[in-house]
Amino acid sequence: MTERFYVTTPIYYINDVPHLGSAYTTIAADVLCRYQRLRGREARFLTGTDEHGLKIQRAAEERGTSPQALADEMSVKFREAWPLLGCAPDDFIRTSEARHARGVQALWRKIHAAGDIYLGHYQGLYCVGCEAYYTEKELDAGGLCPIHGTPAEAVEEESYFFRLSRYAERLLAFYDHNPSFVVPPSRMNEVRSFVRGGLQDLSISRTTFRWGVEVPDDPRHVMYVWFDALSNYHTALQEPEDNRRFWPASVHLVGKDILRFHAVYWPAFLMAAGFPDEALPRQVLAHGFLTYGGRKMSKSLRNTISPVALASALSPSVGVDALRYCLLRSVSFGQDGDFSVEDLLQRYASDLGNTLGNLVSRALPFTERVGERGTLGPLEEAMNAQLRESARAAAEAFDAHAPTRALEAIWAGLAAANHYVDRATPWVAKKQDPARLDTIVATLVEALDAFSVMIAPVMPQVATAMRAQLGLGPLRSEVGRDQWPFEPPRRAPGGELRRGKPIFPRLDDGQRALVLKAFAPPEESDGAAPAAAGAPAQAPAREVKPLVDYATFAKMELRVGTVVSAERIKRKDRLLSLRVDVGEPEPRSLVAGIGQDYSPPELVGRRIVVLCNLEPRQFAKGLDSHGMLLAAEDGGKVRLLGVDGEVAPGAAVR
Ligand code: ME8
Repeated sequence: MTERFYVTTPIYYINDVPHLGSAYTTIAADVLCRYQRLRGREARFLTGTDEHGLKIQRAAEERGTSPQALADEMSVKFREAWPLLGCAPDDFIRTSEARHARGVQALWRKIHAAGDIYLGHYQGLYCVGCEAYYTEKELDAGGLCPIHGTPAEAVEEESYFFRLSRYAERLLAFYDHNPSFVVPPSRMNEVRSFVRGGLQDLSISRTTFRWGVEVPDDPRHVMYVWFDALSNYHTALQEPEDNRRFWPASVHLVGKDILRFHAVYWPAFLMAAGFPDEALPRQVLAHGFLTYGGRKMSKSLRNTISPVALASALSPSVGVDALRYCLLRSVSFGQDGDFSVEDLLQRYASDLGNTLGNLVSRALPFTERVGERGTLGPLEEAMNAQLRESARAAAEAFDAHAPTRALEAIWAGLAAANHYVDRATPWVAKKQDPARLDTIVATLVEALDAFSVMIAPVMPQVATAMRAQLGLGPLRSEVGRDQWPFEPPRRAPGGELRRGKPIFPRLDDGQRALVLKAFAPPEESDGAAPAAAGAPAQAPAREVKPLVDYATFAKMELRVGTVVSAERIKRKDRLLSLRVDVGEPEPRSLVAGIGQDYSPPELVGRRIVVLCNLEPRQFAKGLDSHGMLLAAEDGGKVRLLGVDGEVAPGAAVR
C-alpha cells in the first residue's frame, strides 16, 4: 500500500474575512490533495480557524462582543468560503472546539511529564498582530514590528516556559537527515542558521487574559496561542473519529511569515512529547507572499480582495477554476509575486480560452462519434510523445509539491496538441480522407481525455465540463487506482462526442473593463505607508454570503426605535449604553460599539433601526444588550441606519 497523504493549511486568524492570500494557500492544499487522490492514494486535507489569543480578544472588545461570539461569527465565513473556491477539505478544525482543547492539553501534559515545561517569569516584547515575542534586535527602528509596523508591547508576567534550548542539536540533526523538511531550500538554510544562532526557552502561557486553552492543573494560565494553534494538525486527527493513520503530515503548507513556528517550534514540541523522528511532519513548504498593487495582502493591512467575488465577476461558470489556475500559474509557488487582475484576464483569454478551450472546440466539430483510430502517423506519434512527457513532468512536479511547474508541463503538452491540429488539418481530411479524419479525431479525443485528468487537480469543474463534451463521466478517485495518464488513455470506437458551448466564454471589452474597475488595487497614498483601516473602498474584501429564503429573513424582528438616553461605558471607548423606545411599555437597553463615531448627545432623539429579537448578550456584569442597532461600516467608520420622515417608534421594518 502506498503511503497516505496528509496536507494542511495554516489555521487562519478570524480577525477578518478570507482573502486572496489565505485562499492561495488553501487552493494549493486542495490541488495537492486532489492530485494525490487521482494517483490512488488515501489523502486528507485539513484547514480551520485559529481563534484564541489577545488579538481576537481585543478585536471582540472593540466590536463590543465576546470572543466566542466573534469566533462563531467569523469562523463560519472561512468554512463557507472554501467550497465556493472549489476546495474540499476533509475536516475544518476550530481551536475553540472541545476536541481541540482535549488534544492540546494532552500534548501539554506529555511535555510537562517529560520535564520540558517549567514555571518562570517572562519579561519581553510582544507583537499582538503576529502573536509573537520579539527581541529588541528583531524590531524595526522605534521598536516597531517589522511585519505590522506597530509598536511591540512590553509584557511582564508569570509564565510557563518550554525548554526549546534543549532541542537545538536534535533539530539540526533532524534537518541534516531530512534536507527537504523545509522547502524551498533557501528557507531550509534560513531555519538552520536561526537554530544555529542558539535557541532560547519559549514562553508558552499567559495570565493577563483569559481567551485561550487553560493550562492543565493551573487555570490561572492560558496557553500561548501558537502552542495551542500548531497542535491542531495532530488534535484534528484524534476526534470525532480516529484518523491518526494519516500522521505524520506529508506537508504543512504555510506562508513564509510563519515558517519558524512550523519548522522549529512545532517539531521541537513533538520531540518533547515523545515523537520519534520518523513521526515528525515530512515537510513544511513555505510559499511566498502574494502582493496586490505591490504590497502584501493581509487582513491587518486591509488591502485584500474577496476571491469569491472576483471569481464570480470573471465568470459564474468557470471563474473559480480560472482563478485557481491563475493563482498557481502566475506566481511560481514558493516565490513572492504580484497578483494582478490584468494578468488574470490575460490568462483567461490566452492560456484558458485560446489554448485549452480552443483545443476542445477544434477537436470536436467533425464527427459525433469516435471513429476507428487506425494507424498512427509521425504527427500523431510526435504529439503523443510530447503528451507522455507532459504527464511525466507534471506528475514529477506535483509529487514535488510544485504546482506551477506542473501547469507549465501540461501547457507545453497543450501547445503541442494545438500545433498537431494545425499540421494534421482535420478540415482537409474531412473532405478528402475520412479514415484519416477518424485517426486525427481519435488521437485528439484521447489527448483531451488525458488533459482533462491532468488539469483536474487545479480545475475540477472545467475537467468535468470537458469530459462531458468528450462523452465521458466525471473523474472519481479510488484508493489504489492510479488514474494519471502516463499513457494517453485509449478510447473505443463508437463512443459518443457531445460538442457543447465554449468552455471559457469570451469576455467583451465592457465585461473586462467592469472587472478591472471593480478590483483595481487601492491607490498608494504616499508610496510607503501600508493601507490602514481606512483603505480606499475600490477593492473591498467583500464577503459573499449564501442566499437565504424569505422565511429566514422574516424571522428577524426589525423595528424603528427612538434613542431616549445614551452614555459612555467606563474604560470601554467604543461602547455606548443606550435606552431605546421601540414601542414597548419600557425603553430597551442596548449596548453598541459606536463610541468612536458618535458622542452620546448627538444620539438622543435619533430614529434608528433595531433588531429586536436577537438573543440578549452580556457585555459585562450588569451590562446586557437586548437587541442590536443597525449600522453601515465603511473603511472602519460606522454610520447608523435611520428612517426617512416621521415614523412612530415600534413601526415594523421589512
Ligand atoms: O498566521 N500571500 O494566521 P493568518 C500569500 N493563525 N499567503 C498569504 C497572504 C499573502 N498575501 N496573506 C496570508 C496565522 N497568507 C496563524 C497560523 S497555523 C498553526 C496558525 C496565508 O490568518 C499564508 O499561508 O495570519 C500565511 O501563512 C497565512 O495565510 C497566515 O494566516
